[in-house]
Amino acid sequence: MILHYAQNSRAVRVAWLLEELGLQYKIKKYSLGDPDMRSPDYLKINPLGRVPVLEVGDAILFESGAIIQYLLHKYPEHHLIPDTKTKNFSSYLQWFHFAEGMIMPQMNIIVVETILLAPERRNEINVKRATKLLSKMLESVENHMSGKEYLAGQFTAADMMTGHAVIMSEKLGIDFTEKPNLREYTKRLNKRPALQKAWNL
Ligand SMILES: N[C@@H](CCC(=O)N[C@@H](CS)C(=O)NCC(=O)O)C(=O)O
Repeated sequence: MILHYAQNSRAVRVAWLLEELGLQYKIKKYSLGDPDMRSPDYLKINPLGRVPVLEVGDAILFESGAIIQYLLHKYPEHHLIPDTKTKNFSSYLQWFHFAEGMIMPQMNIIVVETILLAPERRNEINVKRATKLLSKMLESVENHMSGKEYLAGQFTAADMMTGHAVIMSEKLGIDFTEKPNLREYTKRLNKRPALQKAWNL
């Protein structure tokens, strides 16, 4: 199994899961913006030239949530999905998908407009709008996390998706002053040895 990975990217989610499950894997490292991710060989495994990519035998996946679901089904010895008969299962699905559905689109705009684009092409209005929306998305996680340790009862793969997106927002400098539940939540997640390893491969 080969994980194509870059630090501070969504590939950390996959590395985190692989570490939590104690699975053996090989890693190919890139930095974001690396020309290797635009090479013809790389575009064969991910036509978008992005990370993560996971190669397992003849299966190639290049969407972080799909990779996580794939691994959870392929290696089912874990407690990372709540029992489908419990209320936690609906929370699990809600927060598993909230990361890519609602949080990351705003974060993408902020990263493009403040880091990737040349200064003369940046648009402050886009940044303001995305920052406001991102804060709103995070507020719903903040409210949900009141009195909770994790998003769906016990620690689950939803924490690897939305938890990771929350940590990335904090790293990006989004104001967490009024988000005490999220401040505690990110500290709690960052204490996990598997995540510490995944950030620093
Ligand atoms: N929805 C995809 C997004 C993948 C994505 O945009 N990855 C970013 C890093 S977090 C990337 O590789 N960016 C490099 C680039 O766009 O050149 C996923 O969750 O896997």
